[in-house]
Amino acid sequence: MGQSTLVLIKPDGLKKSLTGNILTRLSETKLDIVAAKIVKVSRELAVEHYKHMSEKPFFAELIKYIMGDYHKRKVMALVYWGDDAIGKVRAICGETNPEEADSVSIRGAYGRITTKGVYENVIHASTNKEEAEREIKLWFSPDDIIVDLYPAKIAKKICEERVWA
Ligand code: IDP
Ligand code: MG
Repeated sequence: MGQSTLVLIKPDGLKKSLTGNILTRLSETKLDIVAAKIVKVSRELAVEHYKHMSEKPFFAELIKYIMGDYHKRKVMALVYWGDDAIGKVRAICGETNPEEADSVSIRGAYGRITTKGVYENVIHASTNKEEAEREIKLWFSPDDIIVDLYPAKIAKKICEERVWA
């Protein structure tokens, strides 16, 4: 059955010009990219994304890392869709700790542990279906995604928005 999964190329991946390499590695999965964008990560988004890590001693550093304090203030966010998408993407990413990750995995090849102890592992990928749904809904709106992954509804916008001048 088809699954969707959130992938983030983290600020170190962008700073190190690894976008092309990472997307090429992920293309080995033959999965479909159904959404993609470049995001300037707000503190609110960072904290919500990593809320399950909030008790960790490295949480403050992790938030700085994903916001781009140490590299570039941007992340590339993508949704991959297809058969066993979550497992296939995680397998190519490798272990969370880049020192323990298989050296041919993305994290094993490109990640490092900083002197402050954060795993700079260049890529995020959802670990299960529930996490994928929560994360995709956090990073994307229904209209950003070219297929209907989850039920959506029409809501009237009451906020102001920037338009081209
Ligand atoms: P995952 O990214 O492989 O799913 P999580 O446990 O969800 O791993 O952790 C989120 C992120 O927090 C990791 O990708 C990594 O950047 C960082 N991290 C996780 N565990 C550690 C640790 O023990 N030390 C330092 N950083 C960590
Ligand atoms: Mg995780």
